Amino acid sequence: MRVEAVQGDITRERVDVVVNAANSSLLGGGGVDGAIHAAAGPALLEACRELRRTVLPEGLPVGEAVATPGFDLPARWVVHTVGPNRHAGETDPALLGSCFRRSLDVAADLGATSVAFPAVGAGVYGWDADEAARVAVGAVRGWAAAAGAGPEPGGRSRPGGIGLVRFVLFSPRLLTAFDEALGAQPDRA
Ligand code: AR6
Repeated sequence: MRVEAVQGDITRERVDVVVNAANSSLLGGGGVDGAIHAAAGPALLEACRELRRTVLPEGLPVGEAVATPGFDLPARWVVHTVGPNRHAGETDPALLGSCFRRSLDVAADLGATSVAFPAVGAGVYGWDADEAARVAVGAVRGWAAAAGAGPEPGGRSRPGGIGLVRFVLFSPRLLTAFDEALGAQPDRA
Protein backbone atom coordinates (compact mmCIF):
# COMPACT_ATOMS: atom_id res chain seq x y z
CA MET A 1 0.00 0.00 0.00
CA ARG A 2 1.38 3.39 -0.99
CA VAL A 3 1.24 6.07 1.74
CA GLU A 4 2.00 9.68 0.76
CA ALA A 5 1.51 13.25 1.92
CA VAL A 6 0.63 16.30 -0.19
CA GLN A 7 -0.44 19.86 0.50
CA GLY A 8 -3.91 20.74 -0.75
CA ASP A 9 -7.66 20.96 -0.29
CA ILE A 10 -9.11 17.53 0.44
CA THR A 11 -12.49 18.43 -1.08
CA ARG A 12 -10.86 18.38 -4.53
CA GLU A 13 -9.34 14.91 -4.20
CA ARG A 14 -10.29 12.36 -6.88
CA VAL A 15 -10.17 9.30 -4.66
CA ASP A 16 -12.78 6.73 -3.69
CA VAL A 17 -12.99 7.90 -0.06
CA VAL A 18 -12.40 11.26 1.58
CA VAL A 19 -12.23 11.09 5.38
CA ASN A 20 -13.93 13.86 7.35
CA ALA A 21 -12.72 15.09 10.75
CA ALA A 22 -16.23 15.40 12.14
CA ASN A 23 -17.66 15.70 15.64
CA SER A 24 -19.93 13.21 17.40
CA SER A 25 -23.10 15.00 16.32
CA LEU A 26 -22.28 14.42 12.62
CA LEU A 27 -24.24 17.58 11.94
CA GLY A 28 -21.39 19.69 10.61
CA GLY A 29 -18.90 22.15 12.02
CA GLY A 30 -15.94 24.29 11.00
CA GLY A 31 -12.54 23.33 9.60
CA VAL A 32 -12.38 20.47 7.16
CA ASP A 33 -15.87 19.34 8.24
CA GLY A 34 -17.36 22.64 7.08
CA ALA A 35 -15.38 22.53 3.83
CA ILE A 36 -16.52 18.97 3.04
CA HIS A 37 -20.19 19.76 3.75
CA ALA A 38 -19.98 22.93 1.62
CA ALA A 39 -18.45 21.05 -1.31
CA ALA A 40 -20.65 17.95 -1.05
CA GLY A 41 -23.88 19.96 -0.90
CA PRO A 42 -26.89 19.79 1.44
CA ALA A 43 -27.57 16.10 0.67
CA LEU A 44 -24.57 15.23 2.86
CA LEU A 45 -26.13 16.83 5.92
CA GLU A 46 -29.39 15.03 5.14
CA ALA A 47 -27.51 11.69 4.97
CA CYS A 48 -25.87 12.45 8.32
CA ARG A 49 -29.25 13.31 9.86
CA GLU A 50 -30.55 9.97 8.58
CA LEU A 51 -27.67 8.15 10.31
CA ARG A 52 -28.60 9.95 13.55
CA ARG A 53 -32.26 9.00 13.11
CA THR A 54 -31.41 5.34 12.50
CA VAL A 55 -28.15 3.63 13.48
CA LEU A 56 -26.47 6.40 15.52
CA PRO A 57 -29.12 8.08 17.68
CA GLU A 58 -26.48 9.10 20.24
CA GLY A 59 -23.94 10.20 17.65
CA LEU A 60 -20.65 8.73 16.47
CA PRO A 61 -18.25 7.81 19.31
CA VAL A 62 -14.70 9.20 19.38
CA GLY A 63 -12.35 6.94 17.39
CA GLU A 64 -15.17 5.41 15.32
CA ALA A 65 -16.05 5.84 11.63
CA VAL A 66 -19.15 5.72 9.43
CA ALA A 67 -19.73 6.19 5.68
CA THR A 68 -22.06 8.30 3.56
CA PRO A 69 -22.05 8.95 -0.17
CA GLY A 70 -19.86 11.83 -1.40
CA PHE A 71 -22.71 13.57 -3.28
CA ASP A 72 -21.23 16.58 -5.15
CA LEU A 73 -17.62 15.77 -4.16
CA PRO A 74 -15.32 14.11 -6.72
CA ALA A 75 -14.95 11.32 -4.11
CA ARG A 76 -17.54 8.50 -4.14
CA TRP A 77 -17.85 8.31 -0.36
CA VAL A 78 -17.15 10.34 2.75
CA VAL A 79 -16.04 8.37 5.79
CA HIS A 80 -16.72 10.45 8.90
CA THR A 81 -14.58 9.96 11.97
CA VAL A 82 -14.34 11.79 15.30
CA GLY A 83 -10.96 12.65 16.74
CA PRO A 84 -10.30 12.96 20.47
CA ASN A 85 -10.66 16.56 21.63
CA ARG A 86 -7.59 17.49 23.68
CA HIS A 87 -9.38 20.56 25.00
CA ALA A 88 -11.96 18.20 26.54
CA GLY A 89 -9.23 16.08 28.17
CA GLU A 90 -9.19 13.38 25.47
CA THR A 91 -5.42 12.99 25.21
CA ASP A 92 -4.99 9.27 24.49
CA PRO A 93 -3.09 8.83 21.19
CA ALA A 94 -4.62 5.36 20.80
CA LEU A 95 -8.01 7.02 20.30
CA LEU A 96 -6.56 9.20 17.55
CA GLY A 97 -4.97 6.14 15.93
CA SER A 98 -8.32 4.41 16.07
CA CYS A 99 -9.81 7.13 13.83
CA PHE A 100 -7.42 6.10 11.05
CA ARG A 101 -7.76 2.33 11.56
CA ARG A 102 -11.56 2.37 11.76
CA SER A 103 -11.80 4.68 8.73
CA LEU A 104 -9.69 2.22 6.74
CA ASP A 105 -11.88 -0.68 7.95
CA VAL A 106 -14.97 1.14 6.69
CA ALA A 107 -13.28 2.13 3.41
CA ALA A 108 -12.14 -1.46 2.81
CA ASP A 109 -15.65 -2.76 3.49
CA LEU A 110 -16.95 -0.32 0.84
CA GLY A 111 -14.48 -1.78 -1.67
CA ALA A 112 -12.50 1.48 -1.90
CA THR A 113 -9.04 1.43 -3.48
CA SER A 114 -7.90 4.97 -2.57
CA VAL A 115 -8.41 7.01 0.60
CA ALA A 116 -7.54 10.63 1.43
CA PHE A 117 -7.17 11.71 5.07
CA PRO A 118 -6.91 15.20 6.56
CA ALA A 119 -4.85 15.78 9.69
CA VAL A 120 -7.63 14.53 11.99
CA GLY A 121 -7.39 16.19 15.40
CA ALA A 122 -4.74 18.74 14.39
CA GLY A 123 -7.12 21.72 14.19
CA VAL A 124 -9.92 22.64 16.57
CA TYR A 125 -9.24 19.49 18.64
CA GLY A 126 -5.76 20.70 19.52
CA TRP A 127 -3.27 17.95 18.61
CA ASP A 128 0.29 19.11 17.97
CA ALA A 129 1.28 18.71 14.30
CA ASP A 130 4.21 16.35 14.95
CA GLU A 131 2.28 14.07 17.28
CA ALA A 132 -0.78 14.05 14.99
CA ALA A 133 1.48 13.06 12.09
CA ARG A 134 3.31 10.32 14.02
CA VAL A 135 0.07 8.79 15.24
CA ALA A 136 -1.58 8.99 11.81
CA VAL A 137 1.33 7.43 9.92
CA GLY A 138 1.84 4.73 12.56
CA ALA A 139 -1.85 3.81 12.54
CA VAL A 140 -2.10 3.63 8.74
CA ARG A 141 1.05 1.55 8.40
CA GLY A 142 0.01 -0.70 11.26
CA TRP A 143 -3.38 -1.23 9.63
CA ALA A 144 -1.75 -2.08 6.31
CA ALA A 145 0.60 -4.57 7.95
CA ALA A 146 -2.32 -6.26 9.71
CA ALA A 147 -4.44 -6.30 6.54
CA GLY A 148 -1.56 -7.93 4.66
CA ALA A 149 -1.36 -10.61 7.32
CA GLY A 150 -4.66 -12.14 6.19
CA PRO A 151 -7.80 -13.04 8.13
CA GLU A 152 -8.17 -11.65 11.63
CA PRO A 153 -8.20 -14.05 14.59
CA GLY A 154 -12.00 -13.80 14.68
CA GLY A 155 -12.12 -15.26 11.20
CA ARG A 156 -13.13 -12.05 9.44
CA SER A 157 -11.09 -11.67 6.29
CA ARG A 158 -10.18 -8.09 5.42
CA PRO A 159 -10.47 -7.01 1.80
CA GLY A 160 -6.97 -5.85 0.87
CA GLY A 161 -7.97 -3.55 -1.95
CA ILE A 162 -6.73 -0.18 -0.63
CA GLY A 163 -3.66 0.61 -2.72
CA LEU A 164 -3.27 4.31 -1.88
CA VAL A 165 -3.56 6.36 1.29
CA ARG A 166 -2.90 10.08 0.79
CA PHE A 167 -2.66 12.58 3.63
CA VAL A 168 -3.90 15.91 2.29
CA LEU A 169 -2.59 18.73 4.48
CA PHE A 170 -3.76 22.30 4.50
CA SER A 171 -0.50 23.96 5.63
CA PRO A 172 3.22 23.67 4.86
CA ARG A 173 3.83 23.10 8.59
CA LEU A 174 1.61 20.01 8.60
CA LEU A 175 3.07 18.74 5.34
CA THR A 176 6.56 18.91 6.87
CA ALA A 177 5.35 17.04 9.96
CA PHE A 178 3.78 14.27 7.86
CA ASP A 179 6.79 14.04 5.52
CA GLU A 180 9.03 13.63 8.56
CA ALA A 181 6.77 10.96 10.06
CA LEU A 182 6.65 9.10 6.75
CA GLY A 183 10.43 9.25 6.45
CA ALA A 184 11.08 8.29 10.04
CA GLN A 185 8.82 5.25 10.19
CA PRO A 186 9.73 2.18 8.18
CA ASP A 187 7.28 1.00 5.53
CA ARG A 188 5.95 -2.16 7.07
CA ALA A 189 3.47 -3.05 4.36
N1 AR6 B 1 -8.54 20.23 3.19
C1 AR6 B 1 -7.59 19.66 3.98
N2 AR6 B 1 -7.40 19.99 5.26
C2 AR6 B 1 -8.18 20.96 5.79
C3 AR6 B 1 -9.20 21.60 5.05
C4 AR6 B 1 -9.36 21.20 3.69
N3 AR6 B 1 -10.30 21.76 2.90
N4 AR6 B 1 -9.81 22.51 5.86
C5 AR6 B 1 -9.20 22.45 7.07
N5 AR6 B 1 -8.21 21.53 7.02
P1 AR6 B 1 -10.18 20.50 12.00
P2 AR6 B 1 -10.24 18.52 14.21
C6 AR6 B 1 -7.27 21.09 8.07
O1 AR6 B 1 -10.32 21.60 12.98
O2 AR6 B 1 -9.04 19.12 14.84
C7 AR6 B 1 -14.83 20.78 13.23
O3 AR6 B 1 -15.58 21.90 13.61
C8 AR6 B 1 -7.02 22.03 9.24
O4 AR6 B 1 -6.12 23.05 8.86
O5 AR6 B 1 -10.99 20.54 10.76
O6 AR6 B 1 -10.35 17.04 14.13
C9 AR6 B 1 -15.57 19.47 13.50
O7 AR6 B 1 -16.96 19.59 13.33
C10 AR6 B 1 -6.40 21.06 10.24
O8 AR6 B 1 -5.02 20.89 9.97
O9 AR6 B 1 -10.48 19.02 12.69
C11 AR6 B 1 -15.20 19.18 14.92
O10 AR6 B 1 -16.04 19.88 15.82
C12 AR6 B 1 -7.09 19.73 9.94
O11 AR6 B 1 -7.79 19.93 8.70
C13 AR6 B 1 -13.79 19.69 15.04
O12 AR6 B 1 -13.67 20.71 14.06
C14 AR6 B 1 -8.06 19.28 10.98
O13 AR6 B 1 -8.64 20.41 11.60
C15 AR6 B 1 -12.79 18.62 14.72
O14 AR6 B 1 -11.49 19.11 14.98
